Amino acid sequence: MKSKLIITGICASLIAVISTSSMAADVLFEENFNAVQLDNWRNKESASISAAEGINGSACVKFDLPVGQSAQGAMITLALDVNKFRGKKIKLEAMMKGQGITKAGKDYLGPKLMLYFKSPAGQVWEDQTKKSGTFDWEKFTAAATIPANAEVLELVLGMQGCQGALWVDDIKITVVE
Ligand SMILES: [Ca+2]
Repeated sequence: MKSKLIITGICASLIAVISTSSMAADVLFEENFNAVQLDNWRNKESASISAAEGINGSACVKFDLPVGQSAQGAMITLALDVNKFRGKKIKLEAMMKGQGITKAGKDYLGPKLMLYFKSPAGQVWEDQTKKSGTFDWEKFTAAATIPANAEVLELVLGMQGCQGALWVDDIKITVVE
């Protein structure tokens, strides 16, 4: 009888923990680059981890495309667990800093903080408002509604159709509703 009570107590605690964590669980993804390399990212050679140039002297990811070189883009891609995101309206945010970023020829080109997803309805790219030139740390956001039948979801960072230097830190994806 006593053990049954204890088990009941444990179950109640577990339920409390689960419900607390699900209330706080509107954060679906976070990355501050403080303790990771880019091993899980595709095209990781296009970027580097800068040990102390991030927010408050922390590590961040850096893209460096000197103006005048032939390369017109540098992007890295991380596959996200699409199961966690299906059917949800989400917000992607990150801090970004730019130096001498050249103006790209089209509206969708430039620094990239982007979600890419694919479902039977097709492919979608959602990214942040573009900014070129030199700017200090600034929060950028992008929003997307991930279809319930999405097959692929990826996070893309970098620069497309432009040159200069870009730093990215404190990435977060949250559920909007
Ligand atoms: Ca950081």
